[in-house]
Amino acid sequence: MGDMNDIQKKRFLVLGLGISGLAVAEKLLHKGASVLASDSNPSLKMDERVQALANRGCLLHFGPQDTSLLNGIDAVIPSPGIPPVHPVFYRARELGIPLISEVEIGYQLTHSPILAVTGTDGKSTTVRLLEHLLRMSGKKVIAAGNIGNPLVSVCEGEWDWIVLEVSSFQLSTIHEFRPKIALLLNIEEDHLNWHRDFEEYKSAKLRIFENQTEEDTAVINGDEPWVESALKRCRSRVFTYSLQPSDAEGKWKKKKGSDFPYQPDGYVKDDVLSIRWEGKEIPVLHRDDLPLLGEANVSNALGSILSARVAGVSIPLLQQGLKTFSPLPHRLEYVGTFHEVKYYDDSKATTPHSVLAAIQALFKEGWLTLLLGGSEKNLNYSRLAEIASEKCKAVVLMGEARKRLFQAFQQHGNGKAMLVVVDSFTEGVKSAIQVTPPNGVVLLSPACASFDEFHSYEERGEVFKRLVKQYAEESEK
Ligand code: UMA
Repeated sequence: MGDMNDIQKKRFLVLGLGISGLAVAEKLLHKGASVLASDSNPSLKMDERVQALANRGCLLHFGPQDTSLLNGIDAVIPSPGIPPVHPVFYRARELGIPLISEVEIGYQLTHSPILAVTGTDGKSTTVRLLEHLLRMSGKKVIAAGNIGNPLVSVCEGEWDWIVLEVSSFQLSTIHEFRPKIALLLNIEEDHLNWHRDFEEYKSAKLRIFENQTEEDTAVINGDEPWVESALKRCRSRVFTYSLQPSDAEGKWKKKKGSDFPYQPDGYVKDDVLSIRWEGKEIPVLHRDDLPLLGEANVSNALGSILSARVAGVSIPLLQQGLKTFSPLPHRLEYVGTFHEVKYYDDSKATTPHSVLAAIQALFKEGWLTLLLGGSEKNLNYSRLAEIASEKCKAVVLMGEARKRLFQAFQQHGNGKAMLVVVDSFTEGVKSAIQVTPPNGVVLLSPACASFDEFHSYEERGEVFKRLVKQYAEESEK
C-alpha cells in the first residue's frame, strides 16, 4: 500500500463517518494528509467531532455518494459496515485506487506487537479475556478494533501488546497487516448481506495469516473444517487446539471427513484444559473453574491460553487470570431467577451458530424457551430449526426474520416445540414469560441483528432485562 512516511502528500477519501471513519479521518489529518470525508447521513453535519474535522481543514461531503468523490483521490478508507458493492468502491477498483482499511493504517503507524483475534462468534469475549490475562501478568495492554475502539486511536501508544478484534469487513481491505500472533476461533455463516457468499467470507477471515512469517505465530481451532486449508497457507509457527477426545492410547481421533492427523497443542483431558508446551503436558484449569458457560467458551479459552502463553504469560498467572475473568454483558449473561424461572440474555448471539452454542450450554432436559428473531442477515436457519425444535420446549419467533424462521421450523423442525409468532419484541418477551413453567429457562438468543427495532444488540439486551424484571415486579403486586 505504500509508505506511510509520505502520508502528507496524499489525498484520502474516508467513506462513512461512524466510529471507525471519524477516528481515521482525525488520525490522517493529524499526520498532515489531505482528507475528504463523506457520509450518506446529512444529520451528522452538526456532530461535534465532524465540526472539529472541518476546523482542522477536512473537506466534508454529506448525502448521496457518487463516483465524483474519487476525483484527485489517492486512496479510499472504507467504513467496515459499507458493503463492497458500493459504487464508489467499484469505480475505485476500476481506476486502481487502493481501498485501505482503518486497521491497515493503524498497523502501519504502530510499533507495538499485535495479538489479533478473528472468528464468527466469541471474538469480543476472547479479546477481553486475553486483555485480562496479559494485564494480570503485568503487561501494558489495550483492547482495540472491532470491539469499539479503533486501532488508529491507540496505535501510537507504547504497548507491550495490542489485543485487536478484527472483523471480516476489516480484513477484506488489509495490505501488509501482519499480527505477531493471530488467533482464528471459528468460521460460520454470517454477514451474507455484505459478503458475496460464504467462500468470500471465509477467505476474508483467513487473510489474518496472509502476511505472517516464520517469526510470527498462528493459533488455530483444529476442530474446524477449514483447518487444513488454513494450515497450508500459514508460513508462521502454528499451534492448534481441539475439543475432540483422544482414544484409549492417547492418540487423537481424526476429524470426520478429514485425513489430517493433527495432534493439538491445547485440549481437554479429564475435564482439565491442558496444553502441550515444549514437549511437556501442562494441566491449566478444570473446566468447572472457567467462569464462562458452554463448550464454545472452553474452545475459545484453549485458544486464549495458547495465545497468552506465546505472548509470555506464565502458567500460574494464566490460571489466576482465567479464574478471575468476568464475563461480558449480553453474552449468555445470567439475568436472574424470577418466579422460579431462570433468565439469560444472549442478545449478542446474532448468528445461528452462536445460538446453537447457547442452547448446548443451557439445555438440560428441562424446559427451555428460546426467543429468536430480529433483522435479517440472509443466513441459513435450517440446522438451527432442526436442533432448536428438538431441544427447546417453546420457541418465540419475532422481528423481520420471523417469517423465514417460521418456514425453517416447518421444513426442518420435528414439530415438537411450541412455536409462537409475535409482532414485536415486547410481545415476544411477554409470551416467553407466559409459556415457561417454574424450573424452566428463558433464553434470549436471537440469531439475528437488532436493527429492525433497536440501535444495537446492547439496547436489545437492556430492554430484555428491564422487561423481565418489570414483569416479575408486576406479578408480585
Ligand atoms: N454510510 C455511508 N454510506 C453508505 C453506508 C453507510 O456513508 O453507503 C455511513 C453511515 O451513515 C455511518 C457509517 O457509514 O455513519 C457507518 O459506519 P460503520 O457501519 O462501518 O460503523 P462504525 O461506526 O465505523 O463501526 C465500525 C464497526 N461496524 C461495523 O463493522 C458494521 C464496529 O463494529 C467497530 O466497533 C468500529 O468500526 C470500530 O472498529 C461493530 C459491528 O457490528 C460492533 N461489527 C460487526 C460484528 O461484530 O459482527 C463486524
